[in-house]
Formats: sequence, structure tokens, C-alpha cells
Amino acid sequence: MTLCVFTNFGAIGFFMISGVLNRYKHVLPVTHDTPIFTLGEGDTPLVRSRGIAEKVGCVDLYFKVEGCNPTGSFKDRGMVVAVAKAIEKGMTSIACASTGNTSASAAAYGAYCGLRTTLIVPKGKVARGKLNQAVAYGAHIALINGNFDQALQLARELCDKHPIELVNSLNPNRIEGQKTAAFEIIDDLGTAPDELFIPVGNAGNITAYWKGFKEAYENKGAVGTPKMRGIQAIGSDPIVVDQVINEPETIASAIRIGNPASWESAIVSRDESEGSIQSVSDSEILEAYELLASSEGLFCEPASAASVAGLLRRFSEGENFEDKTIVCVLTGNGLKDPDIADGISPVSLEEYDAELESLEEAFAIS
Ligand code: AN7
Repeated sequence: MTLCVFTNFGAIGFFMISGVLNRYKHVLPVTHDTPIFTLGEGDTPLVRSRGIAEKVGCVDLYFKVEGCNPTGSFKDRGMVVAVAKAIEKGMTSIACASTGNTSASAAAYGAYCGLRTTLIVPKGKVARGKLNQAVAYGAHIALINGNFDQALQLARELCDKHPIELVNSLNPNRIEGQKTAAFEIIDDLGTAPDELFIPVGNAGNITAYWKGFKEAYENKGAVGTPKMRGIQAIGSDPIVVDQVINEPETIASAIRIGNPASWESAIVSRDESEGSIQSVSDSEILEAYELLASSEGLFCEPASAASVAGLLRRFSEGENFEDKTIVCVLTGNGLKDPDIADGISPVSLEEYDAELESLEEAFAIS
């Protein structure tokens, strides 16, 4: 299908433009003045589990693979909306604090739209791939001597004082964009799942999914809503321990957050859905991370694996998933964090002469 899309960017093409803004404009704060553009975000696969489904005795287990978004994480769904609305307002500058993925996403959309992008990130605490992305996209990056929570405070002050749009998930347009993942899950399953396992850091995403599921139930006639199963990492689990954590620690750097900005709405999502927010250890996260790759062919980053670690934990505690439809959200791509990937023990990783015979001998192939 051909289509000419006129925006305040001018005519940007003679092809069907997909993406979150176009596909979901009727349920997003999109007006005639909102520029419509996309880097290809959204419409990510819902992959049916094989290995882990068997392990937890659940026939209908699926993974929402958000690492397939253009910058490799779910942040792109919300970022495209936040950036479009910033441009609509006449802003030429955006900023955010980040544990890595928000900054990579902001930098990409900022580059595409010709905006000045300022990123405030905790020094030494962002996975290498994410920082590489932000540098490549040409963002202005401040590495601060402090943690994410301090970086977010700085970003808020910066944007309060100057005409710069804050594109953290405190920006309601981020939540609007991210809720579209819930719509896609319902479209793919033909119904809402019984339970949704999701990692929780700053708690924007659990808030967004719950908003999406509720809207689908109220306006689109979806059957039911899922129990939200929020998963934090032990050491960075302020919602679970009901206390701000001043020096959060976990191997899952994306969710190393001690004072989530959307704390209250995470509680509301948990309670309204009759769900739970619990925490898993770093070793459970790493176990799930390796299992996802080796038994499902899905390489996600450690924070994403927390959702599956939560599922495995609940199964080991005796929960029966037999008749349930479960979705685990895999929020980001495994390639973002090569330092953690370096820790995986290889099945085989030796040097051989470039001769067929030495390979046949080494691998007992006859
Ligand atoms: C892969 O990039 O907070 O609970 O600054 O990158 O909505 O914060 C990232 C969070 C889960 C948690 N999985 O989502 C940031 C940032 C991955 C993430 C989360 C993040 P929220």
C-alpha cells in the first residue's frame, strides 16, 4: 500500500509507515500536529516456549521479545511517543537519566529527529553495549559519580530549569507508548494472559502494561486482565522490602535502582491486578539468562531474565501453571551486556587446525 504521510517534518515518504505512532494513533495522545515517524519500534514477536514450558509444566508459556525493537529494548515504544510530543511542543532538546537502555533509545530517536540529546548516567554502571550505542548516536553524555537515582534527580532539575524535555518514564508519553505491548500480546493470544511476569526497575513498564491491559479490557472487549508479577533483583528491591535502598546492587545493571520513580503506580498495578512484586537473586537471574539462551534460543540481558527467574521461583515454591497462559516480558537484547555474556561457560570453545579431520576427531563426528 502506498501512502504519503504529511507531518511537520514535511512529506516523509510514499510508503506505508508502520511503527507505534501510526499503528496506535487512535489510543495514543496523537493529534494532527504530532509528527509521525518510526525507527521500526513495536510489533515484536511473542515466542512460544519449548524448554522452560516443559520445566514449569505450562503448555501456554510465551516470551514477549522486546529486544527486537530498533535499539534492542522496550524503551523505543515509549521514546517514539515522548520524542514526537516534544517536537510537537517545539522542543529541540531532550534529556534523561538512565541505567543504559533509556539513554540508548533517547539517543537514537534524538539523532533521527535532529534533537540535542543529553544523557546522565551513573559512571561504571552502564552495560558496555548500551554506552557504545549512545556514543555512536552522537549524544552528549555525562558520566556522574553517583547512582541512577541521583542521575534521575539531576535530570529532573536540568529539565525543570531549562527548555529541555525530560524523556524518562516520568514523562506520561513514555507510559502511553509502552502500553502498546499489552495490546500486541492480546492481539496475538486472542485474549489476555492469566499472568504477566515483568522485571521492575524504575517501575514505568509495569505501570504501562497494566494501563494497556486495563484499557483493552474496558474499551476493546478483551477477556480479563492478567495478574501482574513484578520481579526485582535482591539488593535492588525497594518495593519488596518497602524501603528506599541507597546503594542498590545487582548484576542486572538495568534494574539497579533503589528509589523507583513510579513506585506508587507499581503498587497500584500489583494490587488492582491481584498480582505480586517479589525479588530473585543474581544467581537465579543468571540461571534463567543461560536457560533462555540454551533452551529457547532467546538471548536477553540479565534484567530481562529476572522475569523468567521469577516464574521459576514461583514454580519451585509449588505454584501450578498447568492450565495457565503465561507471558514473560524479555525487555532487552543480550548483546547489550557482553561483559556478563563473557561469564557463560562455553560448551566448546577451543582452537583447532583448519582441517576437517581434526574437527571430526575433536567432536567425535564419524
Ligand atoms: C532491560 O534505561 O531504567 O521498571 O534507565 O533496561 O520501567 O524501569 C531501564 C530499565 C527492565 C526496568 N529491563 O523497567 C533505564 C532503565 C530492562 C531495562 C527495566 C529496564 P522499568
